Amino acid sequence: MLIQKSADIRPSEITPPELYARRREFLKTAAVLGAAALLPPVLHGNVARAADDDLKPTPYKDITSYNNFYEFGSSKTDPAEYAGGLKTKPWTVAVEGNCEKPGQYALEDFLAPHQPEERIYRLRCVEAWSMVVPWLGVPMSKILPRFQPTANAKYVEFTTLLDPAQMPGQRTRILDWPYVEGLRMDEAMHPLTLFATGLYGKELPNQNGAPLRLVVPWKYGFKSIKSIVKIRFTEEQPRTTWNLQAPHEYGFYANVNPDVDHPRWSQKRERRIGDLFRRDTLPFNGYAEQVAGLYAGMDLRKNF
Ligand SMILES: Nc1nc2c(c(=O)[nH]1)N[C@H]1C(S)=C(S)[C@@H](COP(=O)(O)O)O[C@H]1N2
Ligand SMILES: [Mo]
Repeated sequence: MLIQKSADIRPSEITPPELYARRREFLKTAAVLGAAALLPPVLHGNVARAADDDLKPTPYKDITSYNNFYEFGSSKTDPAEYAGGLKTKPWTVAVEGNCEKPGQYALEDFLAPHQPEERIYRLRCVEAWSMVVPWLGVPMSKILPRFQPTANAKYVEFTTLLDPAQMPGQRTRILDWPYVEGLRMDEAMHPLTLFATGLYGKELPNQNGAPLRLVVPWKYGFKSIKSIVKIRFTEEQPRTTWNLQAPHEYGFYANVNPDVDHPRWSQKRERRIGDLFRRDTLPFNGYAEQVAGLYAGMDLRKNF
């Protein structure tokens, strides 16, 4: 798959593929030697710095076996176990609402002519764990304009596939199906926001939301809706699954905010999958510099 770089993002958010490959090579070698922890940093310079960095990708195995995808069950291992059979080809995305070019788009056409880029982002679940994921995706800002949203398009609503025959979780009432999410138009058009189609340089595994999912790295993971079959431009704020489920616990904005506790637990810290110790949660999940301006003048305790 072709990977291209984007200029509209801080260089530190992107690990060059060469370095990334070298680092994996290094880690493999180190693992063979059993000596990773013993090598003084000076011996491996840049590679060690990248490996120690806050954006060190979480191992592929963890990203693809510790999932939330309630359509396949509510335990972390259910999606990897039960999502394999989901038929993701062919895939059609319906475009509806306040736009000049609504219609049914084959996935390839929906994404065309853009090639996915690699973006290494933190993903922070509302359950206070986090990962670093090397996504492949296309910025939503490159895709949405083609549908010519009208002046009334203030929000975008996203809907997951509804198919209880393929998604055993949908045969239960654990959530109100289909899963729906939404963004304000300016959030959707922000250069960090992606339609993701892959991770670790490969196609998206089903448990991670194949063939098309949202990635919005400064918000809690539940905003990043999986296996999208419909987008709709709306004038009103869309309803969202977790807000409907528990309105006091999950708001529409869901910006990662260490100062606003979940009613049942603190959001001050998080456990990075694979780490021994918890670390501080950063405002906007570490993307404040890029996105805080979207919320200027808003009370983020009220708009949680
Ligand atoms: N359709 C759908 N999308 C979903 C979910 C879900 O249950 N169904 N879970 C959300 C939650 S809570 C999280 S933390 C992320 C997890 O993404 P990952 O499994 O790729 O890490 O997906 C989000 N997208
Ligand atoms: Mo989550």
